[in-house]
Amino acid sequence: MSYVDEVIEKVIAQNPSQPEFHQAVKEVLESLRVVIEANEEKYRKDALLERLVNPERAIIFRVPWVDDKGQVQVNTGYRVQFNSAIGPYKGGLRLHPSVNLGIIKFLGFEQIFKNSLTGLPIGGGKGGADFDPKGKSDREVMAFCQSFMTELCKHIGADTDVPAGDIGTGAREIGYMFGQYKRIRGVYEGVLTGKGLSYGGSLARTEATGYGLLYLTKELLKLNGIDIAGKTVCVSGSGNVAIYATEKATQMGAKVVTVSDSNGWVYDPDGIDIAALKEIKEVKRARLTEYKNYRPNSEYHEGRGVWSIKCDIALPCATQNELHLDDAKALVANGCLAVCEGANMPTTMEATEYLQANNVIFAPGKAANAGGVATSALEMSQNSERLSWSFEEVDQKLQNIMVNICHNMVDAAKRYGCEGNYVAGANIAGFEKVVDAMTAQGIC
Ligand code: NDP
Ligand code: 2IT
Repeated sequence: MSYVDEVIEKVIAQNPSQPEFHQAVKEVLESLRVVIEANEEKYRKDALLERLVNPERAIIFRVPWVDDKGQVQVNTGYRVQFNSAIGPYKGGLRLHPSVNLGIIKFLGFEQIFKNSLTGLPIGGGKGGADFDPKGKSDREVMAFCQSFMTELCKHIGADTDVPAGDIGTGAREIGYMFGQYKRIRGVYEGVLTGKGLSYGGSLARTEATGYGLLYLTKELLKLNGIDIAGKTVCVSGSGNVAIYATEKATQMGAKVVTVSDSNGWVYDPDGIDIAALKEIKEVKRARLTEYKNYRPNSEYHEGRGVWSIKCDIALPCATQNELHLDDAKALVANGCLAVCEGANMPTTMEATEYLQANNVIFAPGKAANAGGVATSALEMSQNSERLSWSFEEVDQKLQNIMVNICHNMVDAAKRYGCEGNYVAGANIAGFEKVVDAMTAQGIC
């Protein structure tokens, strides 16, 4: 049996009930097959792949907190420190009821390659809890965040592990966690990114993932002879990534006609009203049912349905496995040119294969959404030198990083004879640097 198949089998056997982790490992290892087969003997002897798919450390902890009725609630917290070959662990904290060890491991595994692709010195990690911030008061969110950080602070630090936001963790949660870290550890350091501007945050970090997605999308389309201006775009999600993807796509002259949340979706044929979207989601923390109050011509539908709308470009920006084979078929039937992933692993494997087989340009999340973590690394640099850069300076660096990622991904695919397969290109380009660093550092 080939080394790749052997390791995939082991991962499935040794990590039962973690389907998302299996999926992420399969996608990466399958697409690295050409590279691994060329070095099979050496990699096997060094157990390179076994080391790559086993986190360096996984911490699981109890998070007790008191709700507004005086009832004690208990959640489970996680931090998976996956790989520190090229830098301190770096990756977000997801707060969502669906969080479990398998989800955090899939996200941490993806993060290794994504962080490598940025060209910046950051290793891979991810964390979170099965806590649902939705419907909670500010005091309840603060109680949870303080309890979560009371344990997490023992395992993180500006030079060891630097968490950030992800689903359910935004500026409010990062603020509460930063305050608790400082209080317990007694140090004022850049231990978290995505901080507020008054206490060490970076300008453009809020916008970075969505903007970065569009910088990469624009460049990739350009390489394929397509101009993004004038194109119709479907976005899913209406959180941090979706909002700023919508904003930048609109600034680039495209028209975004959909957004969604976990209850339903909006179709606005005149183009999404970004000010309204921000007010509903960032200020009121409300549902998309409200959008119609701002835009009477728009439609609100319960359930899923974004990918049934005719578009040139699809940007899934909500969560994993939200774009299925049927959706891919609908997109192809409607003449979609490109799918670029703002979320982590939003497209199922079958859907990805169908899109690629039908010549849809497909940019995987670990390349396309790397602008968020890249700007987090820029926040770390600013914290280290105790300076703040202007919005323009950070944004310019972000643009350069995304254009470089795009070219590295395109070139790596070409080098290994799979031109146009950007999944393979991104995985290969990310893998090369990590393997080089792991090999240089000996067996660890
Ligand atoms: P937010 O919490 O700000 O927004 C998430 C959005 O996705 C919301 O609209 C939410 O709807 C929707 N959503 C979440 N879970 C589900 C679900 N199970 N089914 C349907 N809709 C869902 O998160 P972000 O925008 O930060 O993250 C979105 C994606 O981007 C995630 O995959 C994340 O890992 C990835 N990402 C985020 C980065 C960042 O910097 N924030 C960086 C790189 C990737 P509702 O409000 O109803 O739950
Ligand atoms: O998935 C991701 O890359 C993030 N949630 C951002 C991580 C970070 O450290 O900024």
